[in-house]
Amino acid sequence: MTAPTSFQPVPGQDDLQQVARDLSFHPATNAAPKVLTREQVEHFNREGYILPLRIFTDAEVVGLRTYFDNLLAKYMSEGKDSYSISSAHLRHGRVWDVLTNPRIVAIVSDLIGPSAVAWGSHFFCKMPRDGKTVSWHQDASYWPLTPSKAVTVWLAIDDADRGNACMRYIPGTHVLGHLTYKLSENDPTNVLNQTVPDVEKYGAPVYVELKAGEASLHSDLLLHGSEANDSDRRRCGLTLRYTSGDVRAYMGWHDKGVVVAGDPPPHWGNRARPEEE
Ligand SMILES: O=C(O)CCC(=O)C(=O)O
Repeated sequence: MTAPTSFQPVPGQDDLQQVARDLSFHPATNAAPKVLTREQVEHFNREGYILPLRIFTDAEVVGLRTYFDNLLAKYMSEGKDSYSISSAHLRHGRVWDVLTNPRIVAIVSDLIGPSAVAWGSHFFCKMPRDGKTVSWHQDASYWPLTPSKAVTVWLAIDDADRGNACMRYIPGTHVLGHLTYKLSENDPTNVLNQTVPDVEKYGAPVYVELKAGEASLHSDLLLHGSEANDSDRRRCGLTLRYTSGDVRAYMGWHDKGVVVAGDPPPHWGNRARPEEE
């Protein structure tokens, strides 16, 4: 299960500082969205997210969950954990299919415009009582991309609710620019390694409760995270990342790209569907 990669999977702080990034919010300017309503586009611009969006039917998501169950079992049998299936579209045709799904691409294109590149796919699978949190962060802070125009579609593979540690957003924080964070490199309970402190001052969180097959969508600058899953139910979501074709990628990240709308930008790769399911 190896994917051809030339990119740096998790850029270090020093490397990121070498990239002059524009980390300011770029609102969607689409006055005639095709799939979203104008209210949803305005909500995204004002609050930094949209939810819920029904993507797959119950029957479709059962098929996807069975696929994921088998994939996870395979990774775990190799000693990997339930958060390790990342950049999965470069390796797994079935994930590439979800990333390039026309229903999702149409939604995303309403926000980021007619030129769209899909570049990320990562399962955030909280096993029952695994004790792992995702501390408050801004996605753009981790990524060597500029300007910050990326959106994430968080697709629920399992039902996600307050009981099994669904994601939380802090509305409106996407317009605050790049927020100061603390590094927590050696914290085994945190899935990621940046934590924005004292988030209460930015307002109350919204709980991203979704039924399996539904998705939420958030800006790469919106503060979000999730608590530990103290329940007996698994909580798996597939994060799908997209950006506008004019965005530049550094540290080889252009190599993860799949062009999903518009002419292929010369500075992005355009990965074909992998053969392995
Ligand atoms: O699934 C989670 O709990 C966190 C996901 C996340 O941080 C993201 O979508 O960027």
